[in-house]
Amino acid sequence: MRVFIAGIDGYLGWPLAQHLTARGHEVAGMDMFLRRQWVEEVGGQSAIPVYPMEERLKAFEEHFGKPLNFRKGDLLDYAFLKEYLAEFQPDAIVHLGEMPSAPYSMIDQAHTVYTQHNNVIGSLNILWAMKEVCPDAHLVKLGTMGEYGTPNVPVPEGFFEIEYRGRKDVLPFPRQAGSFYHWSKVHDSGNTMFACRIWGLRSTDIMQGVVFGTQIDAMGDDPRLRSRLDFDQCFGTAVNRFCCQAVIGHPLTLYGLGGQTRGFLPLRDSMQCLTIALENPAEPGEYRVFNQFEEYYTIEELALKVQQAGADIGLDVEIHHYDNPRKEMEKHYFHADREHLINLGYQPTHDVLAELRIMLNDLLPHRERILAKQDVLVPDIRWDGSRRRSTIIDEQLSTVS
Ligand code: USQ
Repeated sequence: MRVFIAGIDGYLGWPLAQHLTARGHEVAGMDMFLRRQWVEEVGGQSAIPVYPMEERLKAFEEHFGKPLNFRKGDLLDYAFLKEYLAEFQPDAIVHLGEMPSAPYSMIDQAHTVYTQHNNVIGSLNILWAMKEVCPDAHLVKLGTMGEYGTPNVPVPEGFFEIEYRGRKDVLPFPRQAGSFYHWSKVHDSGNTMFACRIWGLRSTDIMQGVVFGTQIDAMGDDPRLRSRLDFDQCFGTAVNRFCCQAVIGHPLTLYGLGGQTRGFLPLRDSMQCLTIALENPAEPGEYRVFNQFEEYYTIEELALKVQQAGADIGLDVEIHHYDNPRKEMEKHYFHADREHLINLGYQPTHDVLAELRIMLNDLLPHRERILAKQDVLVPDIRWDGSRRRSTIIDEQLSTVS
């Protein structure tokens, strides 16, 4: 299968190119290297060194025995995108080329507008380019579980049957996103669903949970093939941040009560699930939604797992509650389906502790890189648009309880 990856230099895109190539697929991709710039802008750096693209491409060719078809370019450059897709004629497009951070989208007016402009217009350009030059391709679009928010009822996969004033219909499940970034994904979902309906395009919209991990098998031992691993308040996801904190002896930064429940999945499961979606495409005109996560936990449960994994390898890991810079529910009901992928053969990695131990061991040699940027560990970007560094609130919480 010919697979085009938008955002091929990113945390998911780079391993996916390797995973698909190892399975015999023909991969091409584009990237504007914006993730590298955003992380630098917020004062972070990847804990795992990220090599320049020329070196990544060299390693790719040495390891897989063929070059990777790559071009530097922006999804907002419609002419570039359309020409590349017209030439490559993909069977499938994986769209990972978006600004992925909730806190970054909440910094100020300029970052909110930038996020939604970049994400919504880039996605619209993909839809138009597909219609014009590769209408039979299958779009695997990365959405997020965060589109649903935290409703007090179970979350289905995209659609649900509803009876209202005596009439029944199957409708999109309500979206109640928690940041302007998450809302950009909601807008993408609406646009993609509409394009499938009016133009007969086909798409799988992936509602992915929070991804963590440093490795997939296809990478082997070559450091140039490794993916990035961010730990700053914007681009580091909770578990990745916790593991980086654990290896330098910084307390794990649990925001608020820690009862926030999210779907999580290891990087290798994300690769497995995206591949399943690609190899079992939607029908022409079909817009389908897959919820993609291994299991759901509270953030506190996760912090305890990182603490346990740390203890297993001799690290003494402290956990502290910090005042929450976000506006979100800190204790709530959560239940979500994920049957579509299971029915297509997804085998979840149940041993999360083993995965966390691998991560911690991978990160230990890079302690100095984390220590050098440890200022970015405690958050200061607030959902009300102000900047104030969070402080430890363990004592206040124990007085309340
Ligand atoms: N959290 C902490 N401490 C931290 C970091 C985060 O307690 O140091 C909490 C947050 O308050 C939140 C939860 O952990 O309740 C998850 O935060 P996160 O930063 O790991 O995840 P989120 O902002 O939701 O975004 C990440 C990715 C995003 C993806 C999303 C999937 O950055 O691209 O869409 O996970 S999901 O969360 O399911 O929407």
